[in-house]
Amino acid sequence: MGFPQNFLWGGATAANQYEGGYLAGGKGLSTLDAITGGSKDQPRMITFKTKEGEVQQVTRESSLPEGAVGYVDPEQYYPSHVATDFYHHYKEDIALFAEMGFNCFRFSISWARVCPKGLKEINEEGLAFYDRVIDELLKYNIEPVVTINHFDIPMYLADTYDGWSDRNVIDYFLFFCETIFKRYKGKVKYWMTFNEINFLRSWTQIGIHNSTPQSKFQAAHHLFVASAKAVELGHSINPENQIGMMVAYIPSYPMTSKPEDVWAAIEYNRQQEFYMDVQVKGYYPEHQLKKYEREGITIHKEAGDDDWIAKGTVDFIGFSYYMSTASTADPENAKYVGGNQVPAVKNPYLNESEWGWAIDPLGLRISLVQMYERYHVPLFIVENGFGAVDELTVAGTVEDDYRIDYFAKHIQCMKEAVELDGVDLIGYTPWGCIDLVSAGTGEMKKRYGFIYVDMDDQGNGTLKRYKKKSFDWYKEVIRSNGEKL
Ligand code: P53
Repeated sequence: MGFPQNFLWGGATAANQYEGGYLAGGKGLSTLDAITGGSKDQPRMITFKTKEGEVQQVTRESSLPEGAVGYVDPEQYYPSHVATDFYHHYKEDIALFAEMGFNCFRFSISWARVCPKGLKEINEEGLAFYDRVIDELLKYNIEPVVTINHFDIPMYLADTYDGWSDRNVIDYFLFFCETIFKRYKGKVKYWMTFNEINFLRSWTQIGIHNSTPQSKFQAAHHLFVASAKAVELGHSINPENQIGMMVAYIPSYPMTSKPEDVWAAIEYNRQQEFYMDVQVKGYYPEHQLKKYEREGITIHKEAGDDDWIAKGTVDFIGFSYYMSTASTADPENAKYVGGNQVPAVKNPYLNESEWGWAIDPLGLRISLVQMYERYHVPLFIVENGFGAVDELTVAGTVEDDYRIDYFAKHIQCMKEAVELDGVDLIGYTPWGCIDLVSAGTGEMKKRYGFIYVDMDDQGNGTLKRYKKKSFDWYKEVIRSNGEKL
């Protein structure tokens, strides 16, 4: 009963939201280094220089003019540049993770730190940083779980190649993969290729200037081929490697039993299932091909691409789960929540976080069951958590009972999926186990951690770490292997 003995308990982070050191040790610029902070109501902006040399901004989902290049404007504040400075605090932070009892830790390797331009040139100092991190983790018997690419691309590849719209980027990515697979052979076993591959934010995430369904889905095809080849390569370098995909899973329920609402939910859910179908089953689902046909989207494939996709299927599904949503055939009568990040239809049966994310613990069991029964591969919850405003007390802690409540209910549902539904779940890494920059809004104010970091939305703070109330609570959850919630 309960969770398996070797269950992986830990926490999750990403380079661009946590490391800082954006130019330290020879790191190149990443697209996300040119994106400003924002808020619930105000979107993060990309800063760039036009061909004519003019500095301009657009929202993250927009297109950039042809020939525009990413630009770090000294007048603007960019939260990734310091973030919460794992770069200089890794020893202290990993010691805290070990104190909580983590037996795994998820982080991403910054492509631009290892290959500053994204080309086939290695920055040894960048690798040396990850050597130190990985060795520090192994010192405490913490299993590293690596996201190879989390939401960004070296800026040079975006500027010069138009990112993933260019097939050559596949090869550059594989060079990066080969470098880290070889370097960390025998040290890192769990990998994921692309974080939340189903989001595809144009310039920041995949480096493309022109944001259209045609350009995005062509880039997605290149990501699929790259991921499949990376899986093959990773297995050939070390057959023990477990290489997963990573998807943002936001299940949608029909708003009513009206068949049209059920249909709307099916269509919504396809937006995430499509990516899993390709990466887990190894082929494009028919409905997606029909959609391309209807919408006049033509995917340029090379001979062998379909075989690669069929061969390079993943070993497990890593996914983020924060919320569910609802689907309706009458959108004009629906209420929307979720602000500028992932607008969602309000489900009248659920409450939301301050950022409009619907709190739905049972939705996690529903997700686990839906995915397991559809794909029958091991599942790994690599993100889950509650973004909230935390107040540091004079005693130097945070009384975050709301977070404990969120986690207790979600872990209970995940336990039921394992115990009662027989889902093969291998691990759980709550998001932002230590406070870091929000991906959606660029804020520090939206905190997820068990550990508070003194840093604000303008970049002021001592970066000192404090244990929240949830720190000791999670420690006890891990110690009891999920029995004491
Ligand atoms: P933030 C939106 C919806 C679901 C997952 O998100 C998301 C997002 C963010 O745009 O992203 C994942 O920081 C992502 C992390 C991110 C985390 O969820 O917007 O993999 O990088 O920080 C939480 O609250």
